[in-house]
Order: sequence, then structure tokens, then C-alpha cells
Amino acid sequence: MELREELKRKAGEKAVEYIKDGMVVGLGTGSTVKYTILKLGELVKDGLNIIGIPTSIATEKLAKERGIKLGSIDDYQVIDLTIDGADEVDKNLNLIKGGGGALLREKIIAHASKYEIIVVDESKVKDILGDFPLPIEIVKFGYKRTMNVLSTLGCKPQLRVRNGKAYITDNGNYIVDCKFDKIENPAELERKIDEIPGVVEIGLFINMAKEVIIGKKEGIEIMKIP
Ligand code: DER
Repeated sequence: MELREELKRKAGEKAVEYIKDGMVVGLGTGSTVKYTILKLGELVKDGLNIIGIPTSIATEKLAKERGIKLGSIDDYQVIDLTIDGADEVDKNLNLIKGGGGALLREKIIAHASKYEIIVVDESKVKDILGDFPLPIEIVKFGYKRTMNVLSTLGCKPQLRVRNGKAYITDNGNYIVDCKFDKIENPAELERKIDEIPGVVEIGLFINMAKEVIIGKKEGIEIMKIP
């Protein structure tokens, strides 16, 4: 296994230690939390009793394949613990998310969670957010105008394309990836973007993560809000 994948696996599997019998567990999306779900599937086979709330159709499929019992956010409106990945993490545990296209459902489930743990490899940890283009979910109607308004905030919006076609989220919307370079004040930027009609959700998760588990060459580091 190549090094980065090994660091993802270390972080993803470490998070499983936080899952207790009887919990309702939000299941994130992406290549790091995949390892959490694989390990969780093994524990479920050994008798662990949890309900998983998936943050995407892809995660729902993976969890079902691993025999994890699933529920819906409408039937389980308070979630004990959510484990998810991120594209960037800063020192205040603010996140850029959405690289996997699941930011809307991820944010709803994060908001419903008593405790949100993020699993990343060390390459995701940054002093200031912004290296990774900020994913923003927008409706199709008037999307070119929405992109133009977003560019007035100082970013270069790119419509996300997959296999030569505009990427469509699980919710039927577009994603625009906006390169801001340095995001000095994530909370203020989130507020400004949120004012734009046509924006559905923004890939800035402010004050939502309680812990970040970082897979590093020398081992595991845990970042927590003091
Ligand atoms: O879309 C997301 O926010 C996902 O959590 C994803 O971007 C995490 O990235 P990973 O695949 O590198 O874990």
C-alpha cells in the first residue's frame, strides 16, 4: 500500500475506537472514511449493534455491502457520533469539504451530530484554508449567473465536470469549485457566499468538528478544540 493510503487507513481505523454499542453513527464520504466503514463492518459482523446514517449514495452502498444496518436522517434526527473526511483542516478545526461531492448531506448530518470526528492524512492539515478549491453546491437554474456573482468574491469558479459532463450531486445540483488561495476568515466568507441566491451549500464547515484524527508517518495525532 502506498504511504498516503496507509496514513488514511491508520486515521480511518483509529476513529472506530470511538464507536460504542447502540450508537447512531453518521457515516462520512470519501477515501479516508472508507477505512472507518470497512473496519466498522468487521465489528458489526462480530456483533456490534449500531445504526449508520450515510452521507451519500456511495457511502450507503459501501455500508450495505459491509452489512451495516442503515437508517435515515429523518428517522434519527439526533446522531451520537459522525465520522467523516475533509479536504483541508486548519488549526481551529475549520474544514474545507466537498471534494467528494457530498457536502450538502455531510453538513446536514454533521449539524445533527452530538460529536463530529474528522479523519485525514497529514497532507490535509494547513495553517490557512484555501489551497484546495472551495466546493459550493448550486442549483442548475441560473448557474452561469451564480458563478459570475461568486467570482466577485475573488475566486475563480470552475463548474465540476466528470466524464465530460457537468457533475450532478446526489441531490440533483451542480458543484462549483472556487479557488480562493488564502481564506483568512472562513466564517465571514461562508456568510458572504450564503447570501448569493442559487447557492445551496458551501464546503466550509466552521465550528463543526470536535476532533481531527491525523494519520502521520510517525503515528497518529489527535487535534481537539481545547
Ligand atoms: O467530500 C468530502 O468532504 C469528503 O469527505 C472528501 O473530500 C474527503 O476526502 P478524502 O477522500 O481524501 O478522504
